[in-house]
Amino acid sequence: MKYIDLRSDTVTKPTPEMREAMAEAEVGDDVYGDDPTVNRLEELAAQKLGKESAVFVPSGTMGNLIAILTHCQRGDEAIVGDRSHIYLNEAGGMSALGGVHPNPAPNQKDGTLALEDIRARIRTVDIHHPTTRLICIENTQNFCGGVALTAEYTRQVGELARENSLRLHLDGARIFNAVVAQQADVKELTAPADSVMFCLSKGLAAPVGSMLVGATEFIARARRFRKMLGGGMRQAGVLAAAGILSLETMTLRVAEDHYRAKMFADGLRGVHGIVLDENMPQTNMIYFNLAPHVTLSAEEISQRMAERGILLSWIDARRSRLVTHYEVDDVAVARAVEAFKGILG
Ligand code: TLP
Repeated sequence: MKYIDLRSDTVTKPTPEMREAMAEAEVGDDVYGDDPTVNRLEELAAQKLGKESAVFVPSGTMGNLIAILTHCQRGDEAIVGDRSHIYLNEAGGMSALGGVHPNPAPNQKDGTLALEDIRARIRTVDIHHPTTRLICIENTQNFCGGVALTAEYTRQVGELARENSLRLHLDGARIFNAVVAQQADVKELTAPADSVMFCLSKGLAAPVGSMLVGATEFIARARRFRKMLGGGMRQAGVLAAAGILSLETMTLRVAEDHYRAKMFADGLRGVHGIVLDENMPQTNMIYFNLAPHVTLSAEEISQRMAERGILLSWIDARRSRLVTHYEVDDVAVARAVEAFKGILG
């Protein structure tokens, strides 16, 4: 059976053009800095995001961890969202591997951390306290519904960070979804951050890889942590070749995923039992809850959908997520809506 896979945009396979570019990629040993294709990708990423330098890393999780390790010392503290990917879904890497203490602030519905909540978490100088070093924000904010943070909000957090001699890291796994949703300039969304991680392997369809971008000196130190974590990848040009196409040809295409997510949500509004989040979707994610009368759990709904050839993620007993991407077309959306109707009536 050919599945319609709505679990995530991470499931996207490389496009035929990517496979061709991968087959033909000129490669070298990237740990020696010798891979011309990786070097080209890193230059392109830095230039596109308006930063001095970039490093290619195997995953978003490793990119975020490297950023935190590069900004912080053991015993330092990072202010993070209580619904951020870094805090919830990265296996506690910052504390397990970095000795960095997370201080969670509530994510608001719109994905932001309120400035006063950030301010309230900045430690005073006191031998009892960890040292606040870093603020992390996420754009788009996944677990708040794939919502986009504005350039103005990011600027305000950047200002707050600078006023308090803190660093700002942006988990921009899906930064181009935020760009497209707001018709914003990517450089405006990233300028206030000292470091930005973004993923090639989600809506941009590359098979593997993320980029960490920042100042030259920061990225030079980040390379050492990439090596320490085992992320030095040798002939990685095979992967970088796909990443170059992601940046050159796929960033604006995510608009289609947003359009389709809206169409999908409209269809789901007609399914009794599905309660969509307010003002959703903003980008390529649809989160919904099951109405109280539904006796099936979200996991059971996923199982029944899978029997009909449709895969989705369940978040907890009553909550699910659907993600659109370039392998999901109008027919797939219509089929998925029909399948939900078949199960929930
Ligand atoms: N997110 C995955 C799951 O882990 C939830 C997904 O399917 O959405 N930052 C953000 C905001 C992310 O959503 C993700 C992946 C990452 C970082 C980590 O990227 P990878 O999976 O490449 O380590």
